[in-house]
Amino acid sequence: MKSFSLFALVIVALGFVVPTLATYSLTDNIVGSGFYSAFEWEAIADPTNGRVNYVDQPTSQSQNLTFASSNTFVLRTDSRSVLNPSGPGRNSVRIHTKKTYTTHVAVFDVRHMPQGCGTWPAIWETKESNWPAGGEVDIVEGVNDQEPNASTLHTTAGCSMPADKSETGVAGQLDCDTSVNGNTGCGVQFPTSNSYGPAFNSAGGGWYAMERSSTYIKVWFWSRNDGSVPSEVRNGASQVNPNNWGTPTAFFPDTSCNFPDHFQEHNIIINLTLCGDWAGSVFNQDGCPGSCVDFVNNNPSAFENAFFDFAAVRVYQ
Ligand SMILES: *[C@@H]1O[C@H](CO)[C@@H](O)[C@H](O)[C@H]1NC(C)=O
Ligand SMILES: *[C@@H]1O[C@H](CO)[C@@H](O)[C@H](O)[C@H]1NC(C)=O
Ligand SMILES: CC(=O)N[C@H]1CO[C@H](CO)[C@@H](O)[C@@H]1O
Repeated sequence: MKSFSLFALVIVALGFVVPTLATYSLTDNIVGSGFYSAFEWEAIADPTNGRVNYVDQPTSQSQNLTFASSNTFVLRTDSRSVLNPSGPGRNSVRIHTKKTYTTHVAVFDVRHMPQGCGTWPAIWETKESNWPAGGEVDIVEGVNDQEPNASTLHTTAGCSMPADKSETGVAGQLDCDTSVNGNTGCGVQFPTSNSYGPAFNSAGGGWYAMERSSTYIKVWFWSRNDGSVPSEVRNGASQVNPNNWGTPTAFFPDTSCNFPDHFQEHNIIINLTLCGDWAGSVFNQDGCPGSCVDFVNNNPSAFENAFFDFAAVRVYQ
């Protein structure tokens, strides 16, 4: 009797587990004003030394730095004020999800991303209270409208990527350790120029998706008119199966990286800084004029296109 019920249990468990392994169900469908309840505003000093002043939620709403309609959430930096050089930086917004996630799929349906000299936008995940021990996954990040438009992992020592992996992007440094090469991380550049900045925007944006399983992280990008976008991604289906999404743009397997040692529960973070440690340091190299800080202080209208427009952020678990 006992062995029979154990046998039955195993059969039932297999029946449930095997077909659902790669299927994730929608747990957070964040659209329009839903961003105000799903995310917390981080009115903090920019840890990357940008020329920004991160404002709280009421301020972002009263200054229209965030704006929600039934199907839109806009997040931007101020494009009206000339700044006092000795005062705070340009008002901007940084938000993170109230919830944290381990194994999950996140789909970002983005119509427009911040563009312009000095901009450094990012969509990423980390555990802010335990960085870098909890790991960091950058889904999309770039500066000054230039490459690298890349997905990157940042970890403590002892996590690296194999040279040969199945992805459509171009791998850079393989060691994910933040202490190597000034926190370059192990990154993969997107192979298409419409994955970032002005080219992304003129194509109407697109979708970034990230799958974090217990043994790998994968990132995909599809431009708005890319025929290969899976219909479940395009339509915001209630279930998704990334096994059917084709070769990822970036693939980060656990071959030489023990995931439980390097990745803890993460918030999703969306931030828009200006200048700072990265965008500021390559400002002229990227073809932008003069000093980044002076440019930000004196040219509010240069930031009119420095905004994200999200159709949705969807999380599946
Ligand atoms: C606020 O921003 C939205 C989105 O960009 C825009 O449509 C709207 O006109 C702005 N409202 C004001 C009062 O500027
Ligand atoms: C994105 O990176 C690729 C290299 O992988 C490069 O060819 C492309 O120009 C970059 N896009 C932008 C907007 O810089
Ligand atoms: C200012 C700020 O918060 N910058 C962060 C934005 O996102 C990147 C990740 O891609 C972080 O490294 C920065 O610290």
